[in-house]
Amino acid sequence: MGTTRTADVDAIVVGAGFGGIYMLHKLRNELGLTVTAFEKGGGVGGTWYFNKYPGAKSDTEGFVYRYSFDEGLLQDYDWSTRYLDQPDVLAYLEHVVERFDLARDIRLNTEVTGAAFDEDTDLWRVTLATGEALTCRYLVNALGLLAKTNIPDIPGLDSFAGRAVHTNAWPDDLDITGKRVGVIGTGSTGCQFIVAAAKTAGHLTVFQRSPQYSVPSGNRPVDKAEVERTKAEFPAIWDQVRGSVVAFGFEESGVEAMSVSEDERRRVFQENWDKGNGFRFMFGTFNDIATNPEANAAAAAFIRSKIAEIVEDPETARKLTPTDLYAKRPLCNEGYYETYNRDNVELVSIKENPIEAVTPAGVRTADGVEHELDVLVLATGFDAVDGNYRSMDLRGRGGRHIDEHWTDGPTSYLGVSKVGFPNMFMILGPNGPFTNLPPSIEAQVDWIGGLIAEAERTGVRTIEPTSEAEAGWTATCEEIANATLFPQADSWIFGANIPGKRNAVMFYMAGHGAYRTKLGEVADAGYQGFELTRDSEAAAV
Ligand code: FAD
Ligand code: NA7
Repeated sequence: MGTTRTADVDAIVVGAGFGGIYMLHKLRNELGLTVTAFEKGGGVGGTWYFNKYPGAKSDTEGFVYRYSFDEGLLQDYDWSTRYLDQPDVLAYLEHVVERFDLARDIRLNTEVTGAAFDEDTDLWRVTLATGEALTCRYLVNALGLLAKTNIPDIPGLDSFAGRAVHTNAWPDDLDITGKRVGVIGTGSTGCQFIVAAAKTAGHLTVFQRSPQYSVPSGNRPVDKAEVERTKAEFPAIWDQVRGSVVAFGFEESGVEAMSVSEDERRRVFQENWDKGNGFRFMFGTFNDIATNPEANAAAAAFIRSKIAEIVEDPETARKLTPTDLYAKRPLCNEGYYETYNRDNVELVSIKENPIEAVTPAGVRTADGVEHELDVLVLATGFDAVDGNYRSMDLRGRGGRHIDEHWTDGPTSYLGVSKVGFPNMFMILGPNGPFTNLPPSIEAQVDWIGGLIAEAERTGVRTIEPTSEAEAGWTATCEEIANATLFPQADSWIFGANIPGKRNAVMFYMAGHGAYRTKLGEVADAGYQGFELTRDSEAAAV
């Protein structure tokens, strides 16, 4: 402690998705630090670089699925559809990298295999898959919360003679036109893929474990005049987003579902079904769909009635109809249930008729049928939130691995910092907000940038949250999550999708506005909950 420190660079950023790109810009272009970003992918974009499967798109409306930090960027960059297709988001992020001249400090195809905090020098030592090692004063992990692929353990998967691919690693050369395609998984990704693939595949077999509640997205072209009107309204739009709960660019409802008549409830559900968007249906209809079982049941019953109306074959409709709570991340899609009316689409309920094995020819189910396939798509999701952290050899004080800290599930202070890991920050770390993510990423990057700027200005040497602060934040997140219905549904939000993963609260569910307020209060109180040690030389000046 107290020794002069010479680091290779001031800061290292890991990951070059929405989070890493903005963090690099903040630290290098705004704070003037020397920074290197490492990205294991062959390009920037994170989610939008890897998820090139047919149908991949945002389910946040495009006008708020972007950065808001730069007025010029907001005014210059156009869009042409209500939701952004994967190539559009990727092109946007590539534009941001070019616009702010970031590429020269991003090393692609370079995985960070480990990072260890050296308590003698108070520096981080970051190791790369290339065998190199670099030191830095600040380490920012922007590893992605939906970025560690979940490959299911299905017997015979390796024996498949066709192509087996996960949606998060979709190869550029794979064309499914006319092919016999099977897909395992009907989450947000699976549903998007199913709608798109049904239009081009020769035959599509959907292996569904859990039926899903899905509402229309209302996707449509957006003309230049609408884009210009939206641009003119951006100041008000972002003001609204920053004070809102889910940050999706609509006003959340203030009305309780059971406070109105059944007719009025149905009218509101229909109105929002027609407008489109999953989060709007859950949070824009009534304010208690995610908290009150009766309100939740009413929303679920409405969606079930739509499935019965849309799906022509009663047996397919039965299999597609969920009976559990409507309490996973709300899905939306254009024509999901309608897709099952197509002659080339077949639904297999693997709850009723489990997959026994993948064979060289396809997938064999318990009824003895071998579903012959050319392509098998795993839309089986992610080891979310902490998955990529645990994959690294990430060690804080005392050489303790992050896993040793997270035996009961991943924790943090404010979603951005961790006891025992001084000068390390996380973008979308555990117990960060559950929202449209770019606004929350911006809130975190701005806040971390503010703290680092303050540290640089005042000669702070180490920044570390206290155990009390982290325990308090964990308890707050648990209390809020437990006041909702989300923990009662099995999904990635609590880690329930990964066999053997401990179920834990991994999000702050009080909303974006409340989160920003909390960050502001912590900063205004002199970074309450953090212990800041000062560099003796700097302090003496
Ligand atoms: P990512 O984009 O995941 O980037 C993390 C990067 O870190 C990756 O490129 C990864 O390769 C890199 N990395 C990780 N570990 C290492 C390592 N050890 N060394 C080097 N590099 C590493 N969110 C929404 O709000 N709205 C949506 O509509 C929406 N749609 C989505 C659709 C899909 C198909 C998916 C998968 C996610 C979607 N999301 C959506 C969530 C999305 O992940 C976030 O919105 C956002 O893109 C996250 O940005 P990020 O930079 O935090 O993470
Ligand atoms: P999800 O939402 O976790 O969905 C994964 C799907 O895969 C879901 O239907 C799972 O069924 C299914 N699954 C997972 N493991 C298996 C096994 N072993 N066998 C059969 N089926 C399985 O991931 P997504 O990629 O769709 O979406 C994640 C987020 O990314 C989404 O919310 C957006 O924000 C973008 P289950 O429902 O668990 O029964």
